[in-house]
Amino acid sequence: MSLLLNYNDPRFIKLAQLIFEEQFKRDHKHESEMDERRKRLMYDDVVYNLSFLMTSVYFSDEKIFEGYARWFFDLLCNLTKDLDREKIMEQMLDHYKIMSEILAGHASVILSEDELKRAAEYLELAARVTVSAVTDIALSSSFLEGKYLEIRKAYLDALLTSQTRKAHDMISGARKQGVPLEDIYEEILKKVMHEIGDLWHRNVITVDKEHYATSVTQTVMSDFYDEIFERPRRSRTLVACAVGNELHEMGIRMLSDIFEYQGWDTVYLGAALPESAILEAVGEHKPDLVALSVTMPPYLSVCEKIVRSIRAAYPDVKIAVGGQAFRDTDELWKKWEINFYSASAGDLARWAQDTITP
Ligand code: B12
Repeated sequence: MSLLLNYNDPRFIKLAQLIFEEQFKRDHKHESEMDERRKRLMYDDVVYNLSFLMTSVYFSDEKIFEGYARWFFDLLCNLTKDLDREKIMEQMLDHYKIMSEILAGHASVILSEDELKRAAEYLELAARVTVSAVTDIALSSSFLEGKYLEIRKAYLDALLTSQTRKAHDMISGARKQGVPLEDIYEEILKKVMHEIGDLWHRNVITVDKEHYATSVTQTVMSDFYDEIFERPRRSRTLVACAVGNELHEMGIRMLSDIFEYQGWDTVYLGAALPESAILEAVGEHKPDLVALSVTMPPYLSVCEKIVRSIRAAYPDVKIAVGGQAFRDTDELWKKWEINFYSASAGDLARWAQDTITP
């Protein structure tokens, strides 16, 4: 049997040990974080990885190690649910790099020059497969349907791999290519954020990745502020907010931006606003339209009460409600004294454009 495939050969074992030890030298946390059992499992993984690589090299068949790299990445993701896919990817990339360096420095005793070259190539291939596995995930049908799928997917991929600059460039590039602002908001950013929520719900991403995606998307939206606030004015005022203890405010902020873009003066009050503050703001700004947003169903009753209070205090003001909380109701909004409900911000903007003329 070739030395490559004799996993009991002391030279093979030596290589595995060197790789294993190098992992600890590069990341001191391993020593304090791992008990003896975890260390043994990690050593077994190193032996396993090396044996797959050697088999691949022996047969000059890159597919063996390529398929293994993908399988191993998925296995780690399933076993370590508390770690984000991107973090697992980084660990695997470090591991492949260490393998490559140790082989280059110490494996000439068991590998020919050609075999060493192949081993280095296969390790690079494994790294590439691992990077693409981070973004290669099952996506919902609502994400996959509709215009701009390519941009949407590229933006999502940039968020999943923490490429902030790329995420910004993706969206500013789309705008420069002529994608309307409303489509950027509703077809790209909204759908990506809904998908991010789904991925969190399915435990594909951890909560820190969800928070990161939220903050990047908020700053991406801010990139449009110069453009939004430069538009001609229409002497119409909107007061907008999310009610109750609702912290989800990106949807109503998008709505506000779309109105501002259409020339309205918008007073965007953010999230978690108490009823008294909303009534005060309506009294102060005398808006033509009040838009109230609810994402979490438990705040629907708060919203209903606010609608009644605004109606009683300001009978002429137009009121619109929306947000995901209404989506799974039996058309609840029909029972309220409101002027408009829609699942999308753009629909309200079009209705307001036609109904509330200057
Ligand atoms: C980002 C996010 C957060 C952020 C919010 C930060 C922020 N500044 O907004 C933080 C981390 C705070 C958060 C917290 C929580 N979240 Co959260 N979150 C999300 C996420 C991923 C994106 C929300 C978002 O920005 N969407 C993008 C916007 C643009 O879309 P939109 O809100 O639908 O708005 C559009 C339309 O609905 C419409 N619209 C909205 N308002 C209005 C109003 C009017 C008048 C009109 C006409 C239209 C309209 O126009 C907008 C543009 O088209 C969603 C996933 C999802 N499906 O949205 C989960 C999600 C909403 N969260 C969820 C949960 C469970 C929570 C927490 C309970 C988690 C926890 N255990 O802590 C808390 C609750 C906090 C609270 N009290 O509100 C669940 C809700 C499940 C449910 N049905 O109840 C979701 C759906 C995730 C999931 N898939 O499970 N979250």
